[in-house]
Amino acid sequence: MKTKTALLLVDIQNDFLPPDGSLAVPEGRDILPHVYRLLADRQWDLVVASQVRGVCSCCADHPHGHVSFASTHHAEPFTSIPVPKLHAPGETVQQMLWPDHCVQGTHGCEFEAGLKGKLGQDAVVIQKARGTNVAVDAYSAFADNQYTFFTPLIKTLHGAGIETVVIVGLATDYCVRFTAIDSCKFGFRTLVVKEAVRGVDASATEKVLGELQDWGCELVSVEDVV
Ligand code: VGL
Repeated sequence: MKTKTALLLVDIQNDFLPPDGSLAVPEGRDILPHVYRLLADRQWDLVVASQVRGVCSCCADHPHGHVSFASTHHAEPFTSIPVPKLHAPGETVQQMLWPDHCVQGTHGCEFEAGLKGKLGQDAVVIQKARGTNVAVDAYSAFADNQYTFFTPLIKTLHGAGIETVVIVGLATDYCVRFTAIDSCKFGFRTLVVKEAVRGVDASATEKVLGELQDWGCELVSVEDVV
């Protein structure tokens, strides 16, 4: 019997896409034809799209900026600083600082237009943990970076009887990486589609993909899974 398989689309949102995204992943748009093909050419048991939805550092509706926004700390994006560890007074964790991105209610937060049109009615959207707590970043679609909060993704996958998760999206070295590792840890057979991921730091891609294999992920091509 074929195992039940989910396609997991990680953060394919306007802010991660060139040319206008505030945190555009180089060559991020190159994944789109592959993603569209995966959606069109196979009947998936489940399609899940994760979405970063951050709170705003400059908007009156939200009193505090997100801990991952450089603007919150009046610091330079793409630098890293220690920030308080949750539930551990006096302890810190390193946080990479990003340009403001995927602020809720903005165009940058929305799924890429072509993808939006191709997501069927049954697709499940998983809001990343980021939207619920300004004090912690959330790369994995399963949980925040300090594992204090889990999204409904694990319940959604188990509820649908999924055993295999096929991962595509952005970015290889952050949200794809954390999501794929968590998927392995939770015991899913985890396939990462090479043509359908791109990294913030393209020079790190080979190393990250090797690390994912060490965790038990399989690297596959679109052809292998359609
Ligand atoms: C991501 C950096 C910051 C990602 C999200 O989706 O990979 N990267 N926030």
